[in-house]
Amino acid sequence: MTKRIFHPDTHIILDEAAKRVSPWSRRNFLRNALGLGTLTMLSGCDVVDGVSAESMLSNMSDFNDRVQAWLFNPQRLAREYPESAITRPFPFNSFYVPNTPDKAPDINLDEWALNVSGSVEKTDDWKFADLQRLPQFTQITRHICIEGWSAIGKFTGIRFSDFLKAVGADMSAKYVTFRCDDRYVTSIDMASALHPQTQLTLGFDGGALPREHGFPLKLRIPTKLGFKNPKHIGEIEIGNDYTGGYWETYGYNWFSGL
Ligand SMILES: Nc1nc2c(c(=O)[nH]1)N[C@H]1C(S)=C(S)[C@@H](COP(=O)(O)O)O[C@H]1N2
Ligand SMILES: [Mo]
Repeated sequence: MTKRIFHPDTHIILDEAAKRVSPWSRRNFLRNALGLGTLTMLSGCDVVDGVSAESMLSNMSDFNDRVQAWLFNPQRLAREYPESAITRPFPFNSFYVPNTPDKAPDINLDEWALNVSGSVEKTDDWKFADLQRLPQFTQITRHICIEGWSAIGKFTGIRFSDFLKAVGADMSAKYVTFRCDDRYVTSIDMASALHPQTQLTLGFDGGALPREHGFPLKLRIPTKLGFKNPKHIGEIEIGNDYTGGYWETYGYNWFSGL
């Protein structure tokens, strides 16, 4: 597996993000970002004080082994929450204009299939029922949007590493690209794709994924910002060529994660 060290861009991501939002929502953004965990909290301080995350780290008296192990471990976990912390209703967001749920693609499962392409042994299409037959797990995690809001939701689906195994993906490939049925695109690094909390999501809050939240299939990756969580996934491609993504083209940091 690709070894990922502490990503030097982490504080830049939040710094950039904070600059993009208005002063009012900037305050909200910072407050929400503080919930992410120690690393994000440090980055948040960086945004406020102009102190680099690195120098914060070296000066912190309680910077103990446990925190270090978490920071430098590519498998470090995003925080999980109890049922009581779930945000209802869960906010909606999209790249299209107007940014309203009724513009979300209306997908008929009978006509729907997931395409898999690139460096994989099996390029067969997946029907929704095929995906339901793979082992599922549920996790309650916080989704953080770069625009300054966050919400906690309960998501059920397939461990993405299990899916990659099932299609015989080349795990040494660099990128996984997601193409969506509303023409949204994003891509992630293989280490993040193999992270144990990265989920190919079929269910939400105990039921099916609602249309506006990505029916029938989304990626839930709690170690990355919201825009790296593609909804309405129609195609997954594995490969070594950098494919970027929609918001990435507009300057959002590609990695955007812990
Ligand atoms: N297909 C698709 N996926 C997408 C988007 C989108 O517009 N289309 N927006 C992204 C952004 S910026 C966010 S914050 C989340 C919003 O997901 P939600 O509507 O379930 O809250 O989806 C992400 N994935
Ligand atoms: Mo977002």
